Amino acid sequence: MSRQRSIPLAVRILTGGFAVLSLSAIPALGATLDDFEDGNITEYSVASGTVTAAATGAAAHDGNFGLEFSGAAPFNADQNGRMVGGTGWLWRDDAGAFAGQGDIISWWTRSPSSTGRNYIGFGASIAGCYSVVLGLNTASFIIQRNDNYDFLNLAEVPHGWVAFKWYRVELIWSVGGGMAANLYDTDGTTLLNTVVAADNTWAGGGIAFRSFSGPGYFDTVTTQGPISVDSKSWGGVKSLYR
Ligand SMILES: [Ca+2]
Ligand SMILES: [Ca+2]
Repeated sequence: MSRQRSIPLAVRILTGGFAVLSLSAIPALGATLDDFEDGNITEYSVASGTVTAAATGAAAHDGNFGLEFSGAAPFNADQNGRMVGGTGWLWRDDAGAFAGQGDIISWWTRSPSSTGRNYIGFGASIAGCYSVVLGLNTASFIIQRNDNYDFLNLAEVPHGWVAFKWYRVELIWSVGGGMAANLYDTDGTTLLNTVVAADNTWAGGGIAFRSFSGPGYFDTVTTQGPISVDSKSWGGVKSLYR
């Protein structure tokens, strides 16, 4: 390796250093809520049935591990005595997994089979959560409120899914209860669809997951924030924060 090459490299490192510092000047609010890289899901509790899930390499979008829900779970009686297909929920609401109104949350998830659904929960606690739902079985993209980990559609738009494909979901959670869920293609940046809802039952909480007719894969749950001034006027919101 010649010195002629090493000098530009050093300059590039310095430039990169400045770039990092520049980003840090924006309040360091980006955080990883879970990337499953510790190889376990011991932080999670189970609600509304039983769960067959683990941190696996197959479910990794980034790094070595992601969250995998088995596609083979049986029907189970939930806490209301109703038989629910597939699995219950996994949820956690410790400080490390907290996000609230004013945050933008991003997840990677690989769709299950055409008869299944993936639920991506936020605002989670023992009381329930909100969720963005990949509804392959109904060809729709949904925001739900899941009181006691039950199921209530707040908003639903049609969407033609591709089974077993990675998507990125971005949730823009505005102060006052506005929720805009953007669906991105496998490249993470091509916007495919948006569903918008409003509900102020919970202003923040942890994260949660559910899937049936999978396997359902989830990885790389991160937050950015606070929401920029532009994105607060989020009527007809598209991609506001990349
Ligand atoms: Ca990971
Ligand atoms: Ca873990």
